Amino acid sequence: MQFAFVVSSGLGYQIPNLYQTEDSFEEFRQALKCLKENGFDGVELNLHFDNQRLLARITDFISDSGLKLAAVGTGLLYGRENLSFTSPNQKKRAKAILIVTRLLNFASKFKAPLIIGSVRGEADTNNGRTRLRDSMIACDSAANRYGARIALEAINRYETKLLNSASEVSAFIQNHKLDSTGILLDTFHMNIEEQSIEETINTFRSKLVHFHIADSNRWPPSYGHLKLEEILRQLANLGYVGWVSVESLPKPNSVEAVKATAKFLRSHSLMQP
Ligand SMILES: [Mn+2]
Repeated sequence: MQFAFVVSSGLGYQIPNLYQTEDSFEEFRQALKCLKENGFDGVELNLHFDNQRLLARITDFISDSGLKLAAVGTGLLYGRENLSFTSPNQKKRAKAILIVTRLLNFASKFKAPLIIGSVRGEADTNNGRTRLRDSMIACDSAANRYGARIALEAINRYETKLLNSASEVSAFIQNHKLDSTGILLDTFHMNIEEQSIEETINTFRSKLVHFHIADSNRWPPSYGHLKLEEILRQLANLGYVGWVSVESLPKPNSVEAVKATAKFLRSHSLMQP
């Protein structure tokens, strides 16, 4: 099991103007340094563009940091650009699929999964479900071409009406024969949607391609009431050797969130001292 931390303009280590100003690149460098110094193996990014010059620059920053790229998130395509797989606007749907496809190619070079979370959109209508299906079939076949993997996340009902539970995500993958797509489980969402986090992990372990942790209140581990150490031990005991990414709110602030998580992981012997 390897540990990563999300660096984004939203959740995780927060850099509000990330990739938009020169100053933000210096903040990005500091964030990566902070993760490395605190014992993390990798970084998870949230990208909402396919600008090759920017992607090359980001690649250089990561390789200089000594960290690995754990995963590429795509939620900002919706959150910031209002592009989604279920948008009623055909051009916006096509643009979402195009950028995700190019990011799949990018992620595949690092053997990092590409996350499909809130870029799905929110609308649970017949049209919305059809559009989601068609978009996911297109992305899955692109992933197949690139040898990339897609991690389709179960997201709680207050953020989207589409694919809230692990069993819904699993059935969706199976029904549409998405061979390059697996499941992303997130402790914050599971705590809201699942009857039992432990049973959910047991049931879907074989389809799991990525894992997010945050405490019950979406603060970093140890600030809420989830038994995250038990959840992580269960994952390890089941032979999960993929990434565990911290996707918490930047509370009390970004640096403290990183330090508190490292302290928590070390106190349970989940991270090397
Ligand atoms: Mn998540």
